[in-house]
Order: sequence, then structure tokens, then C-alpha cells
Amino acid sequence: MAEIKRILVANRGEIALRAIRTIKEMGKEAVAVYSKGDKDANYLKLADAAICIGEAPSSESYLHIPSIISAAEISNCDAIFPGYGFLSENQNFVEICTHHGIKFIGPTVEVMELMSDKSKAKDVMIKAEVPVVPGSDGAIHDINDAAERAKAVGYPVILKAAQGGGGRGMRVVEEESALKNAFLAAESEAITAFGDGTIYMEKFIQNPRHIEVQIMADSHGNVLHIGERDCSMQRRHQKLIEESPAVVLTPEVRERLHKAAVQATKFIKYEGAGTFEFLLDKNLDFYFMEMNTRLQVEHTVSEEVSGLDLIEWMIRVAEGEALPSQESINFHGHSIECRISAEDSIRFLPSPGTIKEWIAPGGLGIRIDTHAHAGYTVPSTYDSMIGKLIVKADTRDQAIKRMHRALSEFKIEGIRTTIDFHKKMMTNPDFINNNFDTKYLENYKG
Ligand code: MV4
Repeated sequence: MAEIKRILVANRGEIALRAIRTIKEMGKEAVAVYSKGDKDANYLKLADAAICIGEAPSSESYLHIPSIISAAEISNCDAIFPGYGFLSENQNFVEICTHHGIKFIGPTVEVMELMSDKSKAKDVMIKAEVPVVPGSDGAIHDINDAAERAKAVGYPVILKAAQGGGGRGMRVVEEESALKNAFLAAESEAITAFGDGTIYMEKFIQNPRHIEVQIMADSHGNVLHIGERDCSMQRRHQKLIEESPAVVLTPEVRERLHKAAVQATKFIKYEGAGTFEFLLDKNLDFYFMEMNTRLQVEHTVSEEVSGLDLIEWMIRVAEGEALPSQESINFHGHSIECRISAEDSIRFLPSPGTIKEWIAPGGLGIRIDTHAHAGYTVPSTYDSMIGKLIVKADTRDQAIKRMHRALSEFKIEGIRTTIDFHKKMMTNPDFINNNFDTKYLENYKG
């Protein structure tokens, strides 16, 4: 494959800036796109060119495929970096890029499609001999089918939409009497949300941890794992804090987890950066849940402990370069990321507006990925995340103390932010003692 010279960054905000930085460091040219809502963004000046692609609503700009393709063509880009969200997992977009001779920096459309159906993805993982949650092994046909399978799996069960993911269209069923209503509700919710009512069933795992493995694969069949992340600190399926490594794992379980992810990656002939999400139960048994075929928000903590620039490697494997050996990757220390959002710290209600004052922390082991600054107006049109504060230290305890110190230095005036929530969490004994799971914040009163 050929060298990539100019890359269109088909995203906005912190990840657009994050990508521009790596592209420039690699000696390549970065072309930014922006909606009218983002026209004053500072990071646009760091790109070699910036092209307006439409009105503020995403549907008329960052999600509007003809505008993005036109921007890539008029600026002579040979590749597109999608980031996360927006078009990053849109199969139609990948096909159109290919049709226009533009390299989509990411996996093939075939594997993207396979992983987008969570029920099919599970079936493939069974073939790859990766542990999955016991369940229906494929879609449920009707309510009688559901009852039969639930009996075999054993209550409680969870019904999930095949096109779901991220928690939408799920129903936990405690006993047979509740199954019919739950199945019909899940089905109609899935049809409304995804235009596809396909439902599958799993044994419900109580209070799981969310552990995911970062992988990177090249076009020569080489696959690396870049360690795992613990993303259990979530609220309503929104991750708030992520860390690497996941200290809940024993070395033996960690090695099996990494091996499972690498095996899965090879089995599906994946290329690029990807993430395997697992549920981890009380006995440290892990089960494949779904695969994300994109770079994720929390990739930063994996970069911190591995020393790799994941966007650099996404671009290099897109150019046909071979990855280094697994043995050459040395993991060091502990990294934590706190997502900073323009939301209040108690109810997490959006708080858009103009940032009057912005004093960012600094010092050893501090990284801030953000496009925000004093004078920046946080639009209400997009996701409320305005940046990520990432720390790195030798141990988890030191990283927590460093994060608390950094959060205490952070001064953002003019909007409400989630900094206070994170500060409380860094002194919370349950967080410090690693005594939490994905349900923790449901009962948390602050
Ligand atoms: C589960 C589960 C328990 N058992 N599946 C939520 C998001 C979606 N991707 C899958 N999810 C879950 N699936 C079984 N068999 C519990 C959850 C779950 C969850 C998972 C990860 C992180 C946060 C969560 C919060 C609530 C429920």
C-alpha cells in the first residue's frame, strides 16, 4: 500500500485536535472539517486546511457523507481519519470512501458489518473459541422460543437487541412470568431505535466489571494487544473514569484475557485499532460482550502505559506497514483518565456556555486532551465532553493522588463541569480500594 500524504480528519473537538497533532508529527498534512457551529474553534488553525461542511446539526455536517467526501476530494486527501462517533462505524461511509479511492483509516467494511450485529459477533466468537456469556446462540424467533431458551439458560436472563450496544434496548428478566412483556417491549424498542427487532438472550451477570482489551492489527496478519482497561465507573452507560491496567485481574487471568482478544482478532482477520469488551464476574471469569471497530475515547490510558501513539499506528498500518513484535511493547505504570464534561457534577445535566477562565493543571505525568480554552463557547449541539484529564504514575495509588492534585489545580469558570465529581471520586474509599462495579453509581449519592 502507498504512503498517505494528506489526511482528512472527519471529526470535531478533542479527537480532531488529537489526530491533527499526530498527523503533523508524522510529517503529513491534516485537513480539518468544521460545521458552522465550530467555525471559531482554535484547533482548526493547526490544520493545513479547514473546510466548512455545513450547518451546526451533525446530520447536516459531521454525519453528512456527501459533504465529507467532497471536502476530501477538493483538498486532495488520500485518506480519512474518522475518530469516534459520527461516521466512524458507518459501513456505507467506508464503501463510499473506497469507491472514491480514499483510504478509510480503519477496518474493512466486512468485519465492521459482522461486528455491528452483536448476536452474529457472539456466534463468531464462539467459533474463535473466545468465552461468551451463556445464552441463546443466535436470534430468538418468538416468545415460545424465548421461554424455552430462558429455561435452558436459567433465570435471570437479559434480552439484548442485536443492533443495540451501549445499553440500548436491553431488558433483564427475573422470572418466566415477566418474559413475555419484556420480550415484546425489547422487540418494539429495537425496531423503533434500530429498525431491526432482532433480539438475543444471555444469562444475566450480576454486578459485572467492564474490562476491555485494546488491540492493533496490521495487513500482514500481525496482531498486538495493547493491554486492558477497566471502564467499570460508568453512569447510564456513559463512561466517566477509565484506567489501565485493570488491577482486579490476576496475572494469569490477564494473560488469558489478552490471548482471547488476540485470537479473536486473528480469527476475524481484523485490521487497525479495535477493542474487545468483556464482562468480568465475581469469580474473574470473563465473557466477550461486543467489539468496537473504532478508536475509543479512552485509548489514551493504553497509550500512557504502552508508550505507543495509537493514531500513529492506525495510520502506519493503513499504509501497509508491519507492527512491531508484542515482546517489544513494554507496559509500565498505571494510567487513569477522567472525562471532563460540561455538565454539573451531581445530576450530570448539560451546561453549555462560554468558558470565562481556564487554568489547566500541569507537571509530571499529566496529559490533557482538549480543544477547550478560555473564551471557548461549548456548543449545546454536540456531546458535552470538553476534554480528558489523563495521569500516569508508577502505581494506581500514586495515579489517584496525582489525579486529585491535577483536578484541584484545574480551574474552569463560566460553565459547570464534572471536575467536582472526579475530585470526590479520587478520595472515595470504594474507588481507592477498587471496590466498585458497573452498578456502583446507580446507588451513589455523592
Ligand atoms: C450485560 C450485563 C449483565 N449480564 N450482559 C450494558 C451495555 C451493553 N453493551 C451490555 N451491558 C450489559 N450487559 C449480561 N449478560 C450488564 C450490562 C451492563 C453494563 C455493562 C457494562 C458496563 C456498564 C453496564 C451497566 C449496566 C448493565
